[in-house]
Amino acid sequence: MIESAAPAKLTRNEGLKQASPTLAGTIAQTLTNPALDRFSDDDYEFLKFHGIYQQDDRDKRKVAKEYIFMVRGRLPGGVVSPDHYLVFDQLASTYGNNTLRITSRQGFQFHGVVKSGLGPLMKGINEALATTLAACGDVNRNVMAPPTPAMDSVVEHVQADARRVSDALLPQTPAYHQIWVEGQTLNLDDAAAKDFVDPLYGKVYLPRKFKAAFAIPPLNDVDVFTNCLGFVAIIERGELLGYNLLVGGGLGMSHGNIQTYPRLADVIGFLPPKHLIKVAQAVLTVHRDFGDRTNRKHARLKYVLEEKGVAWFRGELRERLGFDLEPARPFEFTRQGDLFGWHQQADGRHFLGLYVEAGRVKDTETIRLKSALRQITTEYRLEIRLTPSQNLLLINVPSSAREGINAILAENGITLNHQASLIRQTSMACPSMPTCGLGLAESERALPDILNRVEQELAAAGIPDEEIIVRITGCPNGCARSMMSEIGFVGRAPNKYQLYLGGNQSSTRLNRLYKESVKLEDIDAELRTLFTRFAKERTSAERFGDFCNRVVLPELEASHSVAPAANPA
Ligand code: SRM
Ligand code: SF4
Repeated sequence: MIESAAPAKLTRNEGLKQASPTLAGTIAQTLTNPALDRFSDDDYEFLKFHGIYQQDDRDKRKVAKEYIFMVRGRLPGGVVSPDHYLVFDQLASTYGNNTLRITSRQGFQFHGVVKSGLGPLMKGINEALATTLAACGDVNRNVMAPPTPAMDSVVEHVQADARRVSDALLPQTPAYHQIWVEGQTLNLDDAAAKDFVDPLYGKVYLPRKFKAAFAIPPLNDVDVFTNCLGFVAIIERGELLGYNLLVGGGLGMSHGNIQTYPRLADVIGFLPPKHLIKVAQAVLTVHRDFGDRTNRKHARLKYVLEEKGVAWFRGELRERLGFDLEPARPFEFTRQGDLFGWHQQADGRHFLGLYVEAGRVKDTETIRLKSALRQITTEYRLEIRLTPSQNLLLINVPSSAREGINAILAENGITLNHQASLIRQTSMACPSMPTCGLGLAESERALPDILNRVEQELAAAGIPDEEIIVRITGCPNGCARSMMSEIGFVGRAPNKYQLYLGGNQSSTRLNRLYKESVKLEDIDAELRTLFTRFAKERTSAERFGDFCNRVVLPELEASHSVAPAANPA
C-alpha cells in the first residue's frame, strides 16, 4: 500500500476507524442489551459500514424521539433473485414499515425497523445469502449497471463485470458475519481485532464514500458521470472491446458552502476487460491515499480530481498499474431512463417495466404493488431488476406467463396501458421526511403534488404531452440526482426549494440554479412563466432542459444572477 502523509488534524471518523478497524465498535454489545433503544454516536458511524442507519421518526419528534433504523441491501446491477425478493418482502412486513424502497443506486432499503427487529432482519437477509455489508460507509457502495436484460448479450457481460468489481472492492472485515450471522459478542480488546488490516482498504478505509457504475452507450440510465468511478462499455459489432474509464464524479454539496459542488467525472482512458479489477482497485486506492481525511465535506474523490487534475491522476494510475491506459475511445450517450410495459428480449422471452412512484414498493387502497409482486414472484419465480431511476423490471418472462401476470397486476389496481404519465415515469425523489435526518424539506411525500403542478402548468401552456425530467431532493446532497434533471427541486427549508434548470436527456450536463428559494405554493407561477416561454420560443423538438440551457440560463448569467456550472459537459 502507498502510505499517505499524515494530515494535521484528522476527522473524528478517522479516529474511530483506526481504533476499531474491524468496524465492530460496540454494536454487538448494544444489540444484545434490551434496555437500550439506540446505539452510541460512535457505533452510529460503524453501523453504516454494515448497511444500517440509525434514524428517528421526524413526524414524531415533537412528542418524543423514537429511534428507528434504515437497512440498505447491496445488490450489484439491481439484480434480485425470486428467492431474495420473497425474503425481502416478508422481512419488510415483519420488521420494517411494510414497504421496500428501491434506491437511486439499484438497492433496496427497509425503513422503520426498531432495534429489537434489527438482529432478526439482518440475520434473515444474510440467511437468504444476500448482504448489506458496505451498502453504506467509507467504502465502495452498490455498483450500478444497466438492468435492462438481454436486448443483446453485452448487457449480461457488463452485469457480470459489475458483480466482479463489486466483489473485488468488498471490505474483508470478519465482524459483519460474526455480529449479524453468528450473533457473537465480540471481544474488542482482542489483539487480532485491533490489528486487523483490510487488504485493500488498510486500517482506516476510505476518507469518504466511493461509488462505481457501468454504462452501455447510447443509454446513460445509471447517470455514469455522477460516479467516482465509471466504466463506459465500448462495443463493436456486438462485441465488448473494453471500457472507457471515467473518474471523479459526485453530486453532494452544502447550502452556503462554495467549497462543495457537484462535479461530472473526467474521461481518463480505455482499458480492455482483463484489466478491469486492477484498474478499479487502483482508482479506489488513489481515493484512499489522497482523499482529504481532515474534512469530510471535502473528502470525495471528485475534489482530488478537480484540484490535482487529470494529468496528475493518469500519472498516479500509471504508477499503481505499471502501464498507461490507451486513449479513450469515442462514445455518445443520447438518452437515460427506463422502458415501461412489455418488451421482447433477444432470446425471445420478455421483460416488463413497472413504474414505481419514488421507488416505494407498497400497498395503497387503490394500487397494491407489493401484493402483486409477491404473488407474481411466488407463482412465476421471475428475476427482478431494480433500475437506477427507482423502477423495476420483471425479466426472462416466457410468453405463456404474460397473460397471468397482466391479470395479477390488474387485480391489484395496476393497468399497463397507462401506468403513469411521461412526467411521472421519468421523475425521481429521495426519501427525505420522515426518515432522513438531513432532509430540509419534503421530497418523496411532496412528489405527487409537485408533479401535479408541473402537469397542470404544461397543460395550461398547451404542451400537455411534453416529457420533462423532474427530480426532487430534500436537501443539496442530491440523493435522487436532482442536479442532473431538467427541473430540479432542492430542499432549502420546510416548504422551500431551490429551483434548478437545464439538465439534458443524455444526463451529461449539470443543471444550474435558477431560483434560490421558491415556496411550494409559488411553484405554479414560476413554471407558468417558463412553460409559456418554452412553448413559444423553443426550436422544433427542443427539450425543456435544452431550452433553459440555451435561453433562460444565459439570460440570467448575463444579468449575473447565476453562477456558471461547476464543469458543464
Ligand atoms: Fe444519499 C446521505 C438516501 C443515493 C448523496 N443518502 C444519505 C442518507 C443516508 C442520510 C444520512 O446520511 O443520514 C439518506 C437516507 C435517507 C433515508 O431515510 O432513506 C440517503 N441516497 C439515499 C437514497 C436511498 C436516495 C434514493 O432516493 O434512493 C440512495 C441510496 C443509494 C444506494 O442504494 O446506495 C442515495 N446519495 C445518493 C446519490 C445518488 C447516487 O449515488 O447515484 C447521491 C449523489 C451522488 C454522490 O454521492 O455524490 C447521494 N447521500 C448523499 C450525500 C452527499 C455526499 C457528499 O458527497 O456530500 C449524503 C450525506 C453524507 O454522505 O454525509 C447522503
Ligand atoms: Fe436525505 Fe438529502 Fe439524501 Fe434526500 S437528498 S435522502 S434529504 S440526504
